[in-house]
Parts: sequence; C-alpha cells; structure tokens
Amino acid sequence: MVNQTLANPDNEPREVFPVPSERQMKWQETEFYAFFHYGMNTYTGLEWGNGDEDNNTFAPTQKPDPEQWLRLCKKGGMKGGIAVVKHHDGFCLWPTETTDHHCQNSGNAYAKQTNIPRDFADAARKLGMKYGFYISPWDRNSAYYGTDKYVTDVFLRQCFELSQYGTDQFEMWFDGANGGTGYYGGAGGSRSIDANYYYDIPNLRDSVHRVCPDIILWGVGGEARWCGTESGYTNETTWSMGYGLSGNENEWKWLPSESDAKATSGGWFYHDGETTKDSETLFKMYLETVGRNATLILNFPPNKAGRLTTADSTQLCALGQKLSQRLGNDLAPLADVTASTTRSGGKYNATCLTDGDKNTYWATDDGVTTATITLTWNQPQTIHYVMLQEFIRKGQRVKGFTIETTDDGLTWTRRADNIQTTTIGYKRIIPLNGSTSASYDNGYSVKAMRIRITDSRACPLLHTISVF
Ligand code: FUL
Repeated sequence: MVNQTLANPDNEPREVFPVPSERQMKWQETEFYAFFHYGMNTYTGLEWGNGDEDNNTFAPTQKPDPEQWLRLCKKGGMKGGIAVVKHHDGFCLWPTETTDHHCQNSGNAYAKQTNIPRDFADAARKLGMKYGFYISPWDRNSAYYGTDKYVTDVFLRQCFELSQYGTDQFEMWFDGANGGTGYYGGAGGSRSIDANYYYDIPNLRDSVHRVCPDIILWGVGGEARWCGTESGYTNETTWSMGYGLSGNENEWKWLPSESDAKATSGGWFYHDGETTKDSETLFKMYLETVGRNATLILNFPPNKAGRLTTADSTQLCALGQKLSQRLGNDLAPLADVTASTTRSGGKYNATCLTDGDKNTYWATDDGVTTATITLTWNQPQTIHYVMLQEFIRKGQRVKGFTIETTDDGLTWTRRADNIQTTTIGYKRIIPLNGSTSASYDNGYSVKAMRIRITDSRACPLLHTISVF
C-alpha cells in the first residue's frame, strides 16, 4: 500500500509574488509613527546646516526630553517614532567616536548630558513604542565625505554605534539628499557621489540586519519607498510594489509606501513663529496615507528646550480622540457575515473577517476573482467608514471593489463612488460619504452592507473588515 500524504491538506492558497519579508510585515503594522527633527538646526534656524557650525551653538535651554515627545505622540495614536540623530550638517546627537562634531563637545551643560539615541530608545521601551533613527548619509562636516574612508570609518561606524542603542529598532531612515556643497573639514566646495554605489548599501543592510533583525532600511536602503510627496497624501490606488505614489502591480520587488509629512506649518526643524496643524487636518492626512495602504511618519519638531510645544500637545491629544471616536468602535463583529463564494478546505469562511484575528482570512477558490461579502445587522447602525485589510503575506491582490449599503434591506445604494475603490493592500479606509476632508457628518443608517470584489490579480484573501 502506498502511504499517501496530501501536499496541501488545508487547500492553502499559493503566494502571488512579490510578498513582504517578516520584517516588512512588522514595519507595516506600525502604521503611524512620529518623526522628530531636532539638532544643530534647532539653534541656527536653518533647515540644512552647512557643516561649519560651532559645537557650542547647540545649546538646549533644558535637558532634551525624548520621553515627552513619545508620550505625546502615543496620545496622538502613534505606535512609534524616529529621531533624527544626525542631519546633513553632520552634528551627532550622541557621543560618537567617529567625529568631534557632537553634542557632548558643546560647552552647554544640557548638551553635555544629551544622548538622544540612548534616551529615545529607553523612553520608547518604557512606553511600549517602536523606535528608530534617521542618520543622514550626506555629511557636510566631514573632511572625508566623497572618499571610501567616509563610508567605512564614519558612516558605517555611526550606523554600528547606533545599533548598539537597541537591537529592537524598527526602521533606519536614510534620506535622499546626497552630495553638494559643504564645509568638508574646511576644504569647502562641492562633492558628488553616486548613492546607488557609494554607501555600500548591500553590506550595510546585511550588517545592520545581523544586529537589528527587524530594521527596515528606508529610502536608499531599499526596503520601503517614499510615496512621492511630503504632504501626508498618497494616491487612492497604492500597490506595495513599484515606486512613487501608486506603485505598480507588475513590479517584482515588495517595496511598501511610507508618507513623510510635517505636522507644523514650516520646515522639518523648529522655527519660532510656526504653527501646528489642527487635528482635523492631521486626521485627513491619516486617512489619505494609512487609509491608502501607506504608513504615515508625521514630524513634530522639538523646540530649543528639547520639547514639543503646548500647541503640539493640544493637537496630538485632539487627534488621538478623533482617531478613537471615529475609528475605534468596530461594528462589524455585531453583524452576521456571509460571502457569495468561499474557498474549499474549511478554513476560509467569511466569519474570519470579523473574528479579530489577523492570521485567519476569507478566500475564494483559485481562479475566482469576484465575490460579494454581505454584513447584516439586527438593528440599523449609524456608520461612517469601512476598513478593509488583505492578507498580504501571500501578496497584494485586489484591483477593484465597490461598497453598497441599504437601510431597509431592499434598496441598495453605492457609497463613495467618487473614490477609486481599486487597491486594498495592508489597509484601506473608505469614508462612505466620499470625502476625507472635515467629513465627520451624520453618517448613514445601515441595516446591511455589501462589499463586492470586482477584480483581483488572483483569488482575493481578506483578513479583516471593520465598520465604524
Ligand atoms: C529630506 C531632507 O533633506 C530634509 O531636510 C528632511 O530631513 C526630510 C525628511 O528628508 O531628504
């Protein structure tokens, strides 16, 4: 007798490539996190220091308090943060061995106590938040910039020093500004490099991953992409492969989208007189990034005391309240959920969509790329938003869907038909009234809702539907 075993007893769907790595999954789940631009520029008023700034110019009026930054951002609904620890001017916010141009060589008493990577990492762990660092590859201070010595003895060593502040970092941010004029140890002039080769990224990526296995190297590091704007906006159609605002469903590499944006009116660094955007504007930015399959990294610049301002605090608290009032009370688990078609194997029922488990998912059989999911409530519910999540571990698939509601169980009305209901990806949030702006109106009274998947690269796999 032949001892037969089934290769795939649960009829598990095959991947549709590309798929995210484990670290890209963890990064994506961080969703919304802060950016903190603080450093020499905070005291010169510049956005890009030249590299010739005197160490003493870095003069905090109090000891910088990264715990305050992160605590307020947690209130704003964020799960982590990234601190700038070296900007293009080359001034380091920790006592590095790679250069004398660092905070503890300032004559200021608070500067001598400053070590942002140490204090930021400690605060993040204490608050249960994710953390990482922005370290500018371009260094307008270093005499060696443009030579191999800069890469091996300065930049790679600085990355290594930072890795020593915590192996649990989630992202390292390398901006795209590379080369140009600077101080360069007094030589001045302009230096240009080819960022595709100069920084020895494959070596850096391997070395960093050996020490910090969860780090995503952003930008020039090649594990997550810039969405293409700095305004907290990305396109309604967003693939996690390809480049720019929309990505491209045919690209071979998983390169998910991150949107960097400023919460204040002016630059990335603190400048007197600039204002903080109101929480309604920040909420719209959230919908137009996190709600469109990107992550949002939102910048709050610490001031000369090394703290976020009262205005930042006010808007962050209001944003946190809006997020929990508007997107915190999921009505989908109260509904009866059915699907027009379900994958054989017994594991892929529509009830997986509302069981609160991101590892169970509804699916159709291979070759079936359209389906209708219906949610029905005993009593009509007042709703504003629908949130959909694909099981992206097996690839991003959905290319088209529609949402319809009924309040009497008889007449169905398509909602948000002005919105491109195309991609879903890790997360898509659809405002049913079709507007992301100041849009919290009376909502719709809904007895039942239909989500029709109209097109997909392969059988669709959804793990969660939420209704708010
Ligand atoms: C850019 C930099 O040039 C800006 O100063 C800022 O840090 C921004 C987030 O990235 O590439």
